[in-house]
Amino acid sequence: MASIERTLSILKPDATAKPGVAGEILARFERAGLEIIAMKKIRLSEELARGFYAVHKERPFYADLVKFMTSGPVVVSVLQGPGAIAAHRELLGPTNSSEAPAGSVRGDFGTDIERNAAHGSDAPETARVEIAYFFDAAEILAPVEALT
Ligand code: 3AN
Repeated sequence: MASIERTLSILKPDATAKPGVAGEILARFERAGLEIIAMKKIRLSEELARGFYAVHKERPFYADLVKFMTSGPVVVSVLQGPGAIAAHRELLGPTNSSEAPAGSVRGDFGTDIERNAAHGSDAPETARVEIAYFFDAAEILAPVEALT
């Protein structure tokens, strides 16, 4: 049995712009056994988006990525479940939506490598950092004792 993990999910502005799509994606997460233990819909400031993607700040696509991520609302949530990090990324599919298969979130709702509908943390340490970037401990429902 996989250990219980938490991961950060972001539904990006391309996904939130399409009616009904945010709910459809969140329903997929829930059907796969990922529990939503915190969630909010916000418009990222340039500062927040730059900070979140700071690891990419030297990359040629950084400015465009920040522009896209601030172009409309995002739905940020914390998902919890067995092996949540890998389970969530499996549902998302590969980073590039143009290469993502039908049935994956990025294949069904994204367009290309930038407009790829959703973000998911890639490892336990990045998940911890990314969750703390958007949520105070008091905003997260499940007890910390539930984690192994
Ligand atoms: P993932 O989100 O699948 O872990 P990363 O960490 O490689 O992918 O990339 C972070 C974000 O940067 C992606 N969500 C994607 O939108 C964007 N990105 C990555 N590579 C490119 C690229 N070559 N051109 C435009 N955007 C990119």
